Amino acid sequence: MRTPVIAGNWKMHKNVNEAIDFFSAFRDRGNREGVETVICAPFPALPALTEEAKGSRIGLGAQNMHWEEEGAFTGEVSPTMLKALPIDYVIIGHSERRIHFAESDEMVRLKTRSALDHGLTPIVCVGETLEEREAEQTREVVRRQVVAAIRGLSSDGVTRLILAYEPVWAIGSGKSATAEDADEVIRFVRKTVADQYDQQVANEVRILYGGSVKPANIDSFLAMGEIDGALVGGASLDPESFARLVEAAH
Ligand code: G2H
Repeated sequence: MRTPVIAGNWKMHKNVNEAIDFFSAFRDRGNREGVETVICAPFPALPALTEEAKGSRIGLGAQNMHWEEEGAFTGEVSPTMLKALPIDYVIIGHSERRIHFAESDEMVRLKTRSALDHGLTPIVCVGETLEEREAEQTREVVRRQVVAAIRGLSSDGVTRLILAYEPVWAIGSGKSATAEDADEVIRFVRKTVADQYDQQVANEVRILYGGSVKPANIDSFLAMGEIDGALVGGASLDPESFARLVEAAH
């Protein structure tokens, strides 16, 4: 019922030439029906990638954006600039932005709303830190982040966004959550959406797992009923391993 999503988050990796090389190697294997494949690349690579992706089903995304259309915000990129490329997805509220760039729940809310208003699909990240997990605050933290991100959206808006549960302690650490743990938290995320809207809306939202996903563990996550795909960092940088993740979801 929910189309699976495999989204690569390249983070601050690959210049434009490296991005084009990746795409040449990945394009044929990544271009599949039945799975929504997305590459979220650094801004300088996006214009060239939109050319490379023409005629394929592979979607492209940014890793951040400002919520305003224009203004005196040095260094920022707006939703209208992304749409003009054109780009269809944008990661919002990744923990690295929350931690290193002081993004608050309120900023995540503004960005999520703005992305939807501009026809972009936001991939909104939530997840607890190791300290929060050890203090048994996982549900409280995840609930707070989800409620803040979707507050004030229409039901239609909520069904168009993608959520990603990324426990901070599992990111780039090689330590993924167990599939069972991830499934349980994602079920709780879906219940949180149902509490704020209704079960039908919650049933339509795609919710991904992220944190050290790789070809060796993707099947265990995809086998879980609540997990609709993955947001992938390190393993999305290599065309062979990212293609294997897409094939696993197919
Ligand atoms: C989590 C993930 C992608 P990695 O940040 O968003 O990265 O797969 O390297 O843990």
